[in-house]
Amino acid sequence: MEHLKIASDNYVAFTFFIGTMAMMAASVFFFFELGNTKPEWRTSILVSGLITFIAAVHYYYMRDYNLGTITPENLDGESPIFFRYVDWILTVPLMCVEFYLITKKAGAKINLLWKLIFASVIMLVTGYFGEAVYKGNAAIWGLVSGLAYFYIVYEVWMGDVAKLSKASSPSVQKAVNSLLKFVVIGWAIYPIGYLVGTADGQWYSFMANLGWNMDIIYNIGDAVNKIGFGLVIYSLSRTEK
Ligand SMILES: *C/C=C(C)/C=C/C=C(C)/C=C/C1=C(C)CCCC1(C)C
Repeated sequence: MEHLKIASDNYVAFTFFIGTMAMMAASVFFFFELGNTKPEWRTSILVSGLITFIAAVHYYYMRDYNLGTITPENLDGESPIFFRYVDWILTVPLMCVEFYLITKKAGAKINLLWKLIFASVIMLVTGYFGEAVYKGNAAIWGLVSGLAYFYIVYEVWMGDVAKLSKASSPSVQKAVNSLLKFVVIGWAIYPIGYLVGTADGQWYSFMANLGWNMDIIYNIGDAVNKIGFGLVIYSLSRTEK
């Protein structure tokens, strides 16, 4: 247990550590701001805080798990794949809830929420299959996951969310537009991590030779997307009357 210390050149462990800190700080911020928030936006801010809080607890654990698996042969430690996906399966549907909540005034129906949650569960379960269960077929599972991802992009860009956004106030439109950027650009970080992490023996095996690390990519993605999403909602709650 002596080695549970982060070496200064261990970027994997470092991003787990800084991720834990960032998610904790963001949660404190969102929860404490609840009292300063107009009642109609409180649920949205609460959900922002829940997303970062759930991530903080998972990061605390994943940081520990990763450090505990470092050996002289494997200085990066192991990937906490299972808890990574447990985190995502809780937090990504909550991000879908944010879309529903902010378009509700314009008439969003519960059916929209279920469509988004269903697509996100398909995206994550198939991703988990490719990453952890049927690794030999990672390319196929990744493709199925990608299709579910594109469906979410479609709904936000051109589908129901986009239509509801057009019928919303300018500040909600602006927020949906920012969230769309997170979904298109920020969420696209994850498939890159997946390709790096599952490259062995696949047609994209060159991804394993780039010297990139899947966990660092996922950790960056999580910090950008979970905290970024929350801040978009936060700024919406400050501009909208
Ligand atoms: C807070 C966590 C978030 C926003 C996680 C998002 C995860 C994804 C958008 C993952 C997508 C994947 C694909 C599109 C294909 C390969 C497998 C995944 C699950 C990494």
